[in-house]
Amino acid sequence: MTVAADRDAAFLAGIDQLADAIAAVHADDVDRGARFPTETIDALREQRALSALVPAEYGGDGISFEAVAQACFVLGRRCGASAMVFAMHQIQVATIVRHLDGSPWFEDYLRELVADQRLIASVTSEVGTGGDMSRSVAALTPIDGDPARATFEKQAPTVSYGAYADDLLVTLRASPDAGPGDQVAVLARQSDTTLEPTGTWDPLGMRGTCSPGYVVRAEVPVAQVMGAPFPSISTESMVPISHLLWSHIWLGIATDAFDRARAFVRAAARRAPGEPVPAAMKLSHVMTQLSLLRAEVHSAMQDWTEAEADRERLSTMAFALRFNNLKLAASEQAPRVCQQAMGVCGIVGFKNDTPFSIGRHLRDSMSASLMVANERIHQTNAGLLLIAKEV
Ligand SMILES: Cc1cc2nc3c(=O)[nH]c(=O)nc-3n(C[C@@H](O)[C@H](O)[C@H](O)COP(=O)(O)OP(=O)(O)OC[C@H]3O[C@@H](n4cnc5c(N)ncnc54)[C@H](O)[C@@H]3O)c2cc1C
Repeated sequence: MTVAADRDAAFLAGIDQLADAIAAVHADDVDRGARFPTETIDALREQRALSALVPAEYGGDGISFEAVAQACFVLGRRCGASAMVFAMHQIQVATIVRHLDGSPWFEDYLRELVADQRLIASVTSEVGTGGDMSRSVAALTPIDGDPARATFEKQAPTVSYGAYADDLLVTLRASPDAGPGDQVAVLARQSDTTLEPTGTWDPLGMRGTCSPGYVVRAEVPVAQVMGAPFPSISTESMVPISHLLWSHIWLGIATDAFDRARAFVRAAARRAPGEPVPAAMKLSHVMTQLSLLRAEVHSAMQDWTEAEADRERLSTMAFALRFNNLKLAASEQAPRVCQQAMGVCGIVGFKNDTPFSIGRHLRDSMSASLMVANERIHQTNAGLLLIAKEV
């Protein structure tokens, strides 16, 4: 094995261990209490997993993106909410790393992130634009008499683990005069930010992400504004990376639902040796659906790996369609698998307190089509399909 492959293998061995020993153990309590998965995130911090994607030159472990995606899958099998917190953080880190553009402030920030295992939340959605990341209402506003600092106030409808994050990556209009699509991404430290809650968090699924709405207010040094325009950051990194990591989680959730259904069928077969198990046929149907999901997620990862360094290629309409389709397909297929798995298990899958319970999986997976509404993505795709030369 190469040094890089060794590093990835050691990282994933650590993730496997903590997913089974910690995330799985607390998953039901996290879900029931809609509480932050503190134990899992602390364990990830101890393993330096929050800086996994930071390159070695800034003190990180330089773990590959494929290994981090695999970690999302592994965590997703044990606790969807923990996996989502991990993934959302990694999306922010990957975005910063890919768009450093020689910024001394962001280079130092990465070193700090490694040392302190800082957790970054995402503030892209906004009241007025919903899940349309390509437009902002709130603007970065210069402070009179202090050109080195700026302020903002953003009405954010959903900020996962906002109250637990060390920092927030926020999208804003570049200035009060800028149009809705003239956006920047700003890193705001929690210590420079106030979060005024605008609601509670008692949702159907992904309850442990703790994602209520806030009015987010901050005063930040302008050095904390990422240099690249947000539209490029979004196209070349944030959108495809989000779709890849989220879909790995959804695959993990669906895989565990399938595993539980399979355990149910095998237990039934053991109880009545030699007799047919009617649910076994249904299990075969679930496997077909799961394999479609797995194939889509894995082929998208292969497409990403081939193109990730080629920013021009990532900016094509064909690539936008490719990673939008991943999101659409995976977010529709994961709940389908979970629902079919529940059909295999019957009432013991429906109950919340059996080894075959699938309620949490089904509820968590139903968030997938809302994390940026699928209809929005279909509308974008519809426009692209009209004009793209190749798809
Ligand atoms: C578990 C979870 C965690 C989240 N965490 C975060 C987070 O940390 N940070 C963050 O910024 N956001 C987060 N989000 C929110 C973000 O993903 C949502 O996209 C955002 O809240 C907008 O949601 P919305 O459905 O209210 O609004 P909209 O996107 O406006 O959608 C509202 C409705 O209008 C429909 N609609 C909207 N536009 C169109 C269109 N063009 N064509 C057809 N129909 C359309 C939609 O299908 C939907 O039915 C999270 C969401 C979930 C589920």
